[in-house]
Amino acid sequence: MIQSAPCAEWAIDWTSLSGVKSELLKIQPEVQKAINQGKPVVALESTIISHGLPRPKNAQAALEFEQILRDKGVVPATIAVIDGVANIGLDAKGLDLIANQDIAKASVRDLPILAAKELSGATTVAATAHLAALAGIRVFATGGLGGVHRGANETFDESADLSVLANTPITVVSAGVKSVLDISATLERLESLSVPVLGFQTKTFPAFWLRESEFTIDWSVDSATEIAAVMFAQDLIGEGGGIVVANPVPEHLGWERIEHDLIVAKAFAAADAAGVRGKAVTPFLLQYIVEASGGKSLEVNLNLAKNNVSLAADIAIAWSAISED
Ligand code: PSU
Ligand code: MN
Repeated sequence: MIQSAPCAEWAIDWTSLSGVKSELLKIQPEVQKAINQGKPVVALESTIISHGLPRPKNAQAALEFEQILRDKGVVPATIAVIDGVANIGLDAKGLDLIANQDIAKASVRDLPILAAKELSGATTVAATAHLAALAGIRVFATGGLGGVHRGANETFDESADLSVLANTPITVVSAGVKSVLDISATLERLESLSVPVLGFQTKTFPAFWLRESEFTIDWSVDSATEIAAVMFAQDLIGEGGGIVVANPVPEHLGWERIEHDLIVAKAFAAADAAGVRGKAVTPFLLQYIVEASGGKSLEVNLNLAKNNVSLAADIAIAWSAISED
């Protein structure tokens, strides 16, 4: 029997099916303990490590993200599928694996396939959010959210990140969406899907490497405590979905707009020429942009991700305090 989710002890007992793993979701003891005690926990995704950042900086980033959380007294839970098992919290070996092995990019639909085939996969925002929520984690930090791709009216390329957030009770901190996406359409879809978007100390939606896109959002919040209050209210009167916190990269750490626009345009032309499609598009563009910018985009990417992890820590702390009362 599959237990109802979300539940901290959640696991599927497949023992009746011989040859299939008995445990498909493995929660690290430290993470499980923090969840049980209502202590702050932040989920971290693995696709950003496996497919979004180049080696060897990716391995270093994975460790740094976790350290930012630990320094604030928050338990990190980096999520990835290892040999078919969804791991909530990775040890040093697991972090090394997601950074240095060639593993699949896994969205939610890939999870059952990886499980049955006992393969490893790096989880996207969608898959990480889904697994984190199953484990009972409420806050998640990433770099940039997936969204609607440019030309989606023909290709239908819209990240599952959006639809998953419509149904998953988790707060995702991101620096908006990359300017390689159709930001306007992404914001429209988030509205249709009833996902609240909160600008952290801003009413302008950020564009990942840039502090500002050309689009405004309805609501800004001033503090982590205010975000926790929205989460609390969302649980009571919302649709049972998640929240997007849009956290602009700090002013002095952003990318210069003119150079950004030039290189992003070149990246599109290259993707087009190479005929890249589907889930390969995001990694292709990111890698191209890192190379064409001589590492500048990478530096900004790392900085914005760390900034998101830090805010996520504050939100998890505020959430832990609010949910104790
Ligand atoms: N933003 C980044 N680096 C990444 C991604 C986003 O800076 O690697 C990843 C995230 O895991 C996100 C995914 O969930 O790209 C979206 O991919 P797709 O468009 O194929 O759903
Ligand atoms: Mn896609």
